[in-house]
Amino acid sequence: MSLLNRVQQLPKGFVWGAATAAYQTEGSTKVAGKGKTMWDDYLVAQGRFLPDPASDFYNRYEEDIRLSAEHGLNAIRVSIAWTRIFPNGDDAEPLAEGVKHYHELFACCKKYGVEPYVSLHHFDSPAALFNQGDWLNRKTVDAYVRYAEFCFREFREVKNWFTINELISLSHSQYIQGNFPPNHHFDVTSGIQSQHNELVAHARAVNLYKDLDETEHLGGRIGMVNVLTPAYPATDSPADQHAADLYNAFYTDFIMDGAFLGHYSARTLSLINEILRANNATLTVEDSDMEELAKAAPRNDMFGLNYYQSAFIAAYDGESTNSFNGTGDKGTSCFKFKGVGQQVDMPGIPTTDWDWLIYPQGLYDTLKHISATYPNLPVIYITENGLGHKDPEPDANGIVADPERIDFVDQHMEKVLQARAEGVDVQGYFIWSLQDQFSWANGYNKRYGLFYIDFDTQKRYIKQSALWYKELADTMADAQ
Ligand code: BGP
Repeated sequence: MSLLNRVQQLPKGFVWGAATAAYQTEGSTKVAGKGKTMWDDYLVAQGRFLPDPASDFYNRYEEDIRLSAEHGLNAIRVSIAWTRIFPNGDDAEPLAEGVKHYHELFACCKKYGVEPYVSLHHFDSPAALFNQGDWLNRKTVDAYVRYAEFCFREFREVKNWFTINELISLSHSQYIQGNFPPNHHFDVTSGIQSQHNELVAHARAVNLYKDLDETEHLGGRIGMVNVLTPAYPATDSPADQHAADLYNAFYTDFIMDGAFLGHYSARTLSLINEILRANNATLTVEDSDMEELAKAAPRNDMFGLNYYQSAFIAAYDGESTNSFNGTGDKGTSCFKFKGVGQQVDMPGIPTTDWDWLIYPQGLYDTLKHISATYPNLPVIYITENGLGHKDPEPDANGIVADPERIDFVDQHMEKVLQARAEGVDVQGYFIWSLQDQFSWANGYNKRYGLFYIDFDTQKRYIKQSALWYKELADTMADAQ
């Protein structure tokens, strides 16, 4: 059955959206007292440019939200830039202009009937806190909780909150892969400690929101967003199977256990300890951390699952080494993690130009796996899924041909529908991304948007995928 037919089975109220993030879209990095993020000096030092104006979403949000509504979207993921509210992360007073900006953004969403799903942190720690250790320093956790409390009380119009975006990507990119500041490679102590500290920050924000809700009736929902990259053994040898288990423990189970069991299971801890031993690494847990995690686990209202790719893992005995494909030159990435395993290509499984495996089955498998493993798991939203591609320029009619993206979403939505039909409670889908935007470690030639942006003129063009996305939305609406 075609996807168009199958989406008719989706219930009324299925969330049909697209995702953005403040630093990747807003531009205006220096206006209204905004503080620097961890990226600003880093990008300049690398000889790259600040993402300014990026997609100029700070000024053009109304146009993008109107386009969203016109193309059948009923929701949008946005993030608040912490540094527009507290420029140094923990200032005594918030910046009035930043606060006003986000009230206006949320009012605009309301005007067009596009529900905002709002992340408090999307890879953009304030530079002032980043320079003191970022999430490795508990000061960041405290400052984050204070910022979260301010936002919960101030932006009462927001009914869907996400604490932190992709806890694992942040740790991995900062301390293992080394393609995000501060560029550490295989610093396993920091890689695991930042995961744990981010989890504590998430749990404290959830507990705070739920406690406040009891007395101040905030009336919304809260959860976290994480990316899941399921690992499969490269062969059926016990060594490869064990390598895949180690990979899954480090890249998935540690955070999923912490968030949804409220503790690290004995199996996960044993695998993590094996990785730590192999890398002479340590993890420090403070007294109250596990209490906080245990209290928060059943209080999450939703889980935002980002999915892009899977990994095939073979056993590996050598030293850690990697190379990151940030250019879109196919076949230039490599990842070998001592004490875990190495990623290998799988004949027959296609990859993007950035070497990401296109494997929709992984989304189905991971949905089934988490819903079977975590009894506390709340409703799931696919909060990011999409294809990074070198799209062509608009044609004479101003339309951009991106059949590869349609194909990608079509294949992944099929798997979401299959999992739903088997009882997995997925209540929404957000394509990454709404409009073309700045890709953290890849710049502007890796496009993901439903809407194409000419970055010289900021003019928006419609992609074929946006028209197709609207057709799906209309089909859903007609069936309801
Ligand atoms: C996720 C992030 C997004 C986005 C996306 C695509 O990890 O949450 O912010 O960037 O991945 O990644 P990239 O831009 O590196 O291709």
